[in-house]
Amino acid sequence: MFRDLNHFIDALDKDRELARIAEPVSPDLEICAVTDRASKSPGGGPGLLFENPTGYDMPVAINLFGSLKRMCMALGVRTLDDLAREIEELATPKLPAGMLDALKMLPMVNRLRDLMPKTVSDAPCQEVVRRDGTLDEFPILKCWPEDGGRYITLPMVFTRDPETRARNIGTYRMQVFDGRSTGMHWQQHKGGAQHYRVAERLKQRLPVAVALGPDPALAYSATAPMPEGLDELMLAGFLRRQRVELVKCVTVDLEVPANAQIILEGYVEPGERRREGPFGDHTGFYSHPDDYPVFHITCITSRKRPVYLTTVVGIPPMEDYYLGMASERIFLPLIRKTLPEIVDMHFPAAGIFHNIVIISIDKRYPGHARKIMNAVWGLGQLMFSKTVIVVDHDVDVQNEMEVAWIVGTHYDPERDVQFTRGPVDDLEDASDLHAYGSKMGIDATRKWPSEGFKRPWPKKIETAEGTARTADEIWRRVSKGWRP
Ligand SMILES: Cc1cc2nc3c(=O)[nH]c(=O)nc-3n(C[C@H](O)[C@H](O)[C@H](O)COP(=O)(O)O)c2cc1C
Ligand SMILES: [Mn+2]
Repeated sequence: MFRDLNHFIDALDKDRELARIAEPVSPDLEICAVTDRASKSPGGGPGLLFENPTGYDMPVAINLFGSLKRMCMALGVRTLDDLAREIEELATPKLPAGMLDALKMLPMVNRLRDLMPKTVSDAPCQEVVRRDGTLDEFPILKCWPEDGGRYITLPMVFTRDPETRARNIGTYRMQVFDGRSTGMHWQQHKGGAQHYRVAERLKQRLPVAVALGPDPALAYSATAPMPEGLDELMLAGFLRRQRVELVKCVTVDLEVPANAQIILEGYVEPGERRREGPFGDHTGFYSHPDDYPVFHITCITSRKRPVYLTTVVGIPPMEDYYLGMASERIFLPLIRKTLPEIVDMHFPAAGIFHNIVIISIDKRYPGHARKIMNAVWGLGQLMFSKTVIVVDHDVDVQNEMEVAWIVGTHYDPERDVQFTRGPVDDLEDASDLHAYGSKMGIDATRKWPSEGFKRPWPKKIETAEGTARTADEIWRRVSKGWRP
């Protein structure tokens, strides 16, 4: 696993997955515009290291997660499905049948140990400690022309529930207000916002620590939709195959990853809000300005020569699509623990995660597709799913063409569309009310007589088995040398 971000950058360099840009490029709009072009090129483009951001003596690393291959590298696996299998194994403990069986389980026991973070006293992220440090020294991006300012876009925000002390980590953007304060854009449905809710009820200041540029598996874990109350560091430890090393902050009662590049220590005050936004968001549109808590900095610690890790969001696909793809694969085996009839699920890039969710199921009883829709609308961040499409097990949900074809042929709009209302994503622009709106489910499974469908279901066209073998051979010869 990668010791730290520098180690990951070296590995990307060796694998020719990184483009180094030596010429000066400005953090003001230019870096974002170049990154956008990389993201829109085949496969998501290379990771980018801007070695000389104009006006700063600190490199900017961006788009490091922005391809399937690099996302796999970040998590130390060959394919995301390999990872899903490991999680499936961990989540399905089997009682050993004998001594030999028990021994075979030792590697899994080791991986369970990795879930527990440990505290160290000597940390690279505290090589330099500045109680009077300001954000002015960091090449923080202004991404899009109408953005309200500069934003820290890939922070790992650490808080603890003031009552239970449970830790939460989330990636919430932070708009720079001045050298010592930023916005704290945790949306109301998120873990950080819940801790703040408790702090406000108790009329207490909430300590907050922000880690920038930890190792790649750690950075991913802050974006993962962990169920509330479950520590993201457990997931990180599992993914890294090594316990996460934490160090105590200098000025607040929180621990942060020792291997990070930069740490911002501080707090948010109960009752304090400030206008945040607009921001060119991952919806592909500017999100409206709104009032959010203010993060006040009490201390900045860092490495001697830190790299500034960041990202940009905008019209899909961009880097966040691949982070979301990792969550799609990692959380599928866990969702299947309560909904075993789910075969596969997919969030197409154009659906920006929550607008289109496609799920295939092993349909077992009448109305089963509707049960799945309702379950999805009640499950963690999947509650935001604006359109849920349910298909039979034999449809490849990863193949968007196939899904569009099956939906079109399998659904009777009036009969098979289900509407409901509930919480919608904070960034939802089409609902009449902010964060409250409607959702639609499409049952595109084959309809059964027991569901009231009395006509015969049509048979799918397929080549005859014997013909298929001959045709494959002939086509292999014919297609040789043919290039579209
Ligand atoms: C690049 C990026 C930026 C994000 N920005 C925000 C944000 O500003 N506010 C927010 O609430 N969620 C944001 N998210 C989504 C959260 O990180 C995500 O929902 C995460 O699961 C939240 O963790 P939590 O459940 O512990 O709150 C962002 C995700 C990514 C990948
Ligand atoms: Mn959480």
